[in-house]
Amino acid sequence: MALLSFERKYRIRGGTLIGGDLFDFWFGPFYVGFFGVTTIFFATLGTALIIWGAAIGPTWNVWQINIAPPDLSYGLAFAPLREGGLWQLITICAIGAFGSWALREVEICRKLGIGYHVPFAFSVAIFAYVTLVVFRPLLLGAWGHGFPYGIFSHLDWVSNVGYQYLHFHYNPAHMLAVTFFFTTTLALALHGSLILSSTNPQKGQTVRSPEHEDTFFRDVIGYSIGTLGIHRLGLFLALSAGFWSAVCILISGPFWTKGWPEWWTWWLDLPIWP
Ligand code: 07D
Ligand code: 07D
Ligand code: U10
Repeated sequence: MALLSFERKYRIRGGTLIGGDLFDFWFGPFYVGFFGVTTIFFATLGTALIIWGAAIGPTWNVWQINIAPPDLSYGLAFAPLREGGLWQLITICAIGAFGSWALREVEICRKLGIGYHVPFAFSVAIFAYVTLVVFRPLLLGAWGHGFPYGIFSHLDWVSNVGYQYLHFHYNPAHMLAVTFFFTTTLALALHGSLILSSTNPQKGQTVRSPEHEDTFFRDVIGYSIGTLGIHRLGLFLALSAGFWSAVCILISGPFWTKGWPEWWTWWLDLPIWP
């Protein structure tokens, strides 16, 4: 079925989580829905607050705009707008917008009768973000532990927090996360290249079958995970990368306050050394 006739057949009522038929319509190519409206609301408000923060700040240079969280002395209280209150409102808007986007994805999945894999996957990214700006600050007792909203300032935050723990590469959960990120790119490179090699033939040649794909890897490494399996593996690798990222920053501070290299002394402390 061509995409346009499929869309005409599929674009019918139903599948909404909330709001019934009220927002069950499309705007150009976009499905709206109740959560489309809340997305637009939070995203517009959040962007406006960022622009306001830029306007009261010292620069309009997009690379240098910085909206900082409150000073640590405010603890978990609300701060005045100019002293981190804007950051707090922007954080609420961001969580509102990301959460709405995920729920809008759920409604689209329900309409299509497909699984919830995409919104589930996006939820892991949201989980990593909420860990950085809500869970860890809550555990440390101050919103000031969240990262600042700015292109370069957030890089400074990552570097500073990294060096607070002396050598962040020694954080074992960071190691796992980095390894999963690297493995994800390896898997995508293998998969993308394998698919193109067999389904995008030279002129005059035919498209090759999944048996060719399976056989390539059986010949090279003795095993093929299969055409469905590689997608399961890819999803697992990518979600694990995000999950262990969240873990690595959550344990830094709330559960480990020394330098990360010191964590490895457990190895020297094992009773097996004479
Ligand atoms: C390609 C999909 C498109 C998305 C894009 C991002 C904005 C921000 C807002 C000026 C893969 C759109 C950007 C809407 C504009 C203001 C106020 C996704 C693709 C193109 N970072 N980070 C970037 C975010 C954190 C880190 C770039 C967001 C953590 C490092 C972009 C978040 C830590 C480096 C950006 C976030 C961290 C970057 C490219 C949220 C650990 C880089 C992102 C909401 C995770 C790289 C100058 C990209 C860079 C970079 C956005 C969080 C570390 C500006 C929205 C606190 C080390 N980050 N980041 O392509 O060039 O993502 O920075 O959590 O080197 Mg970051
Ligand atoms: C948080 C993004 C969520 C995004 C969402 C969507 C919009 C809409 C709209 C485009 C998690 C946003 C959408 C805004 C846009 C339109 C239209 C993703 C998030 C919800 N590190 N490190 C990580 C590496 C070092 C440090 C993670 C490598 C140093 C700290 C990852 C190296 C020190 C933290 C990672 C390296 C250090 C991290 C990031 C190498 C600094 C974190 C990925 C090769 C001196 C952060 C949860 C991530 C973390 C993190 C990789 C080096 C410090 C595993 C490869 C040694 C403090 N590092 N790092 O989390 O875990 O994505 O955050 O050297 O906080 Mg690290
Ligand atoms: C994959 C795949 C596969 C495919 C694929 C893909 C994975 C095998 C079959 C997909 C992959 C690609 C296309 C490759 C490229 C993708 C990337 C590199 C990933 C990164 C992507 C981007 C950078 C693009 C990002 C773009 C985005 C997020 C779109 C932005 C759009 C919007 C903000 C609009 C969203 C719409 C909403 C929320 C609802 C509709 C609303 C409107 C249009 C606005 C009007 C509003 C209303 C009508 C509602 C009224 C609102 C009210 C009352 C509130 C107002 C409030 C106020 C405060 C104003 O595996 O197969 O191929 O293709």
